Amino acid sequence: MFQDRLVSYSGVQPSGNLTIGNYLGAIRNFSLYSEKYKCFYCVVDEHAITVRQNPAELRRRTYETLALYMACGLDPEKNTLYVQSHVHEHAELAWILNCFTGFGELSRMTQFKDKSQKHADNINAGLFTYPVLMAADILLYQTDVVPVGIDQKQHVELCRDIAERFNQIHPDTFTIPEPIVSKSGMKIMSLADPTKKMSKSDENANAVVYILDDRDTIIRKFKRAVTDSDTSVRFAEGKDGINNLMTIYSCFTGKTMEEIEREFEGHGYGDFKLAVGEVCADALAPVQEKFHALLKDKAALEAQMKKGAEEASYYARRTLGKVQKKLGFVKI
Ligand code: ATP
Ligand code: LTN
Repeated sequence: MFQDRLVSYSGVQPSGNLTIGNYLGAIRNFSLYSEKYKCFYCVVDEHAITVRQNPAELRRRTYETLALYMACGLDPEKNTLYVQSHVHEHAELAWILNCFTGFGELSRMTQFKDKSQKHADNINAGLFTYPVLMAADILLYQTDVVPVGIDQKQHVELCRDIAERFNQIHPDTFTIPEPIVSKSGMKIMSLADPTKKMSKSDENANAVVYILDDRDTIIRKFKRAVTDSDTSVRFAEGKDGINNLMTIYSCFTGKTMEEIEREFEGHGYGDFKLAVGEVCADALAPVQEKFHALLKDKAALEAQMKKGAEEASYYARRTLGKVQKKLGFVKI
């Protein structure tokens, strides 16, 4: 809580082109909090370097992620939008929290296990302590709620454990945050392998629908989506591909699974896939238009970054100062 408002905090890595998984599971929900909460949404470039990044691409994607936040409806006058590396308190608090985190706790994180398998040639310490930096992001702003996709819930729970441990030793330091996972867009699956999460770092571009894909590409990707040998559009166990397409359709139209089943009764998968592609393309068109307009004015984006960093620093400085004092660091 800051002043009299609850705080919402979340972040997205500029580590690839954003997908409809990022959009439906996270970014689209961020703006739901803008009226009621004090909101901080961060482009987490320091997290992105836990896997190797091409510097020019990282730079470009940092601008793009900020522009996408705004194109998805986050008004920079109502939300603090900023870049993680512009606020040095994140890295400083992360170091302190490292000293309050167990090796065993970090070893149990499923994202660490997945990513170290995927990047076996570069299992660096940053990949291991990634959730501690994420805890620092959240705790610096005395956050109450963290809207994320289900894959990040475990990290927010670890953040709560770290905060509770710290508070036990040094009472009244951190607010304990709550993860908020939106039910509908909780986990959008890959179009090529619907048992796997749709991920921006997937090597198969056909498995993933990007927010910036053009209409024809979106429709083609949905047409090719892997389904089963049944023919009726039904939400049922074992029908992962169709369940995923129905979830996506439901997220974009607001219709329930029963309504979708009724709408497509007597229609084959072909008709349904086309309909999913069309609602997705229709919903993304205004986002894309806004994004391209914003990206044309780099100076305005930089001014935005600066304003966001100044706002965020004010809050981050207060919390870090409080933590340092409690720990016994000498202030000069
Ligand atoms: P990477 O492939 O680089 O690991 P990612 O696609 O998982 O990235 P992140 O930047 O780690 O994306 O996630 C940003 C936000 O989007 C997080 O809150 C995450 O939970 C959410 N998210 C990512 N993928 C999905 C998905 N397929 N379904 C729902 N939410 C998702
Ligand atoms: N780890 C998250 C990104 C992230 C984040 C955060 C999310 C970094 N810091 C703080 C919520 C709150 C991810 O990979 N999606």
